[in-house]
Amino acid sequence: MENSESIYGAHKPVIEQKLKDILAHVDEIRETMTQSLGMDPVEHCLGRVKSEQSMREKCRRNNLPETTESALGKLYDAIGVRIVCAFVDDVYTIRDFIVNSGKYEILKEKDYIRHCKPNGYRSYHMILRVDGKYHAEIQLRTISMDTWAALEHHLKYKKDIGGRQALIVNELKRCADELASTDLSMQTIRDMILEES
Ligand code: 0O2
Repeated sequence: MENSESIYGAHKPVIEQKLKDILAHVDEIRETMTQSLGMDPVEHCLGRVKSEQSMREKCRRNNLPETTESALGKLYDAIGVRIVCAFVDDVYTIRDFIVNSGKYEILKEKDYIRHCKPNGYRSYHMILRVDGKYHAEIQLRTISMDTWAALEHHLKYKKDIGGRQALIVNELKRCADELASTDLSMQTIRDMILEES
């Protein structure tokens, strides 16, 4: 395939439409939950089709040829959706809505909230198969988890940290754990408020 041609080939408009369909579904879930909770559980929701450059880089990193087959059949995040919730429980409720909708085949789920990565990264990851041949990665997380992931991603590009590497890794993990503890406290406060109302 020539580099000037999209790695997604003729599927590009189709995956863009699939992304829109998933975002519309998330909106429906939000509306349903807003009615029962009395508040919108989603702080924000972002969707993207992975850029040409990122997809080609990911193929190279994974020793895959830069083809449509790799981009759509071997890698699963051509379509990506990040749903950022106010509270931890809402992450799991939205996950249940997605699973129980019957709209997707659930290929993989990874609960990095109950089992965080060693660096402190927390998020709930799902790989969905859409219409038999397309894939989407859904990341569900709280505002705190999203803040930490954004800052940690930012810091990854600072290469000249030399002898302080171990200290920085420890500090990042400590911050992640403190944020997780705050998330639990905020959830408890929300539960108390809901019980009262
Ligand atoms: P981009 O540019 O963000 O799209 P796998 O190990 O592949 O079976 P997993 O764990 O779900 O399954 O996948 P992976 O590759 O570890 O994580 C997928 C995405 O989660 C990453 O996308 C990041 O967006 C996010 N992520 C995972 N770990 C971390 C982390 O330690 N810090 C931060 N900030 N984000 C993380 P990509 O592919 O890196 O690229």
